Amino acid sequence: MGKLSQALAKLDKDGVISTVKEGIDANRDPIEMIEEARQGLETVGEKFEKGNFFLMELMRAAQIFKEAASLLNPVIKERHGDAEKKAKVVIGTVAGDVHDLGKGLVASLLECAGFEVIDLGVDVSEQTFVEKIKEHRPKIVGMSGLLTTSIPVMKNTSIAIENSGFRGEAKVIVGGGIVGEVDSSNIEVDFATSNASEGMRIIEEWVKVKKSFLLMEKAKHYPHLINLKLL
Ligand code: B12
Repeated sequence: MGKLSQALAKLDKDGVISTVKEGIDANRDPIEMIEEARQGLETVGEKFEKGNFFLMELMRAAQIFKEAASLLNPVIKERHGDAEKKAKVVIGTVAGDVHDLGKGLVASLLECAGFEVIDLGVDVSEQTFVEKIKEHRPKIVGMSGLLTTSIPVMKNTSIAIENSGFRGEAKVIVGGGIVGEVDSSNIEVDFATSNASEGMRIIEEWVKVKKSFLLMEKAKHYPHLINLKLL
């Protein structure tokens, strides 16, 4: 375990903040530091599961992680920012679940990569997902959740999106803790992961494929524009 994850696992806020600041000064990759802090949170979760930590400690750990992320987010924007606007993403933590650190991280990474992110917050009902998808017509829908009970909620939300008729326009990706271990086809989504970087790679691929498909469609109708190099 690295210094950062160890400090977080001990709920040593000063240790976490100073290690993050040292890392920033030493030009360490901010995403790698967030990942290390996440590993520290995993240890906190294990301690909670064994009864060595209580809810208070879980909340304290989340608070320390948030402070570390608030120092790292601007650095991520600065180093990984990309001005080109790509597509809309509607993202939220599903109904009954309030875990939002991972969702927040994915939302910032998406913004840095040029996506327009509509963050619905936590404990988001099926109906709200459907309403917001109708309103914003995103290319990507992201659902986050860390509880075992969130898995069937994700499936139901995905079915509600399908029934609303908007599933054809948007790919659905889910993530968060154990959710990444689920077979995506069992919960009627396009992809499941517990790794933000992997999720980003898949989303980027989807958007690229969609763009080239649209270009091919345009090319069918306006072949002369290809000769003029306007497509
Ligand atoms: C911090 C924490 C809390 C905080 C959350 C604060 C907050 N603002 O989010 C608080 C104290 C509120 C909390 C409450 C509870 N928690 Co809690 N919590 C955790 C803990 C320690 C860390 C979670 C975390 O934020 N990790 C850091 C982030 C960055 O990681 P992440 O969410 O996995 O996200 C990464 C990826 O998964 C991915 N990702 C996440 N979302 C998405 C979405 C998309 C689209 C994509 C592509 C990727 C992606 O990207 C991120 C970076 O790679 C975990 C332990 C663990 N092992 O995860 C327990 C844990 C999740 N909690 C647990 C439990 C039981 C609870 C409570 C029920 C406790 C209680 N008795 O009240 C409540 C539930 C409240 C509710 N209704 O939601 C259990 C869940 C067990 C289970 N399988 O159901 C865990 C696993 C602890 C344990 N081992 O027992 N918790």
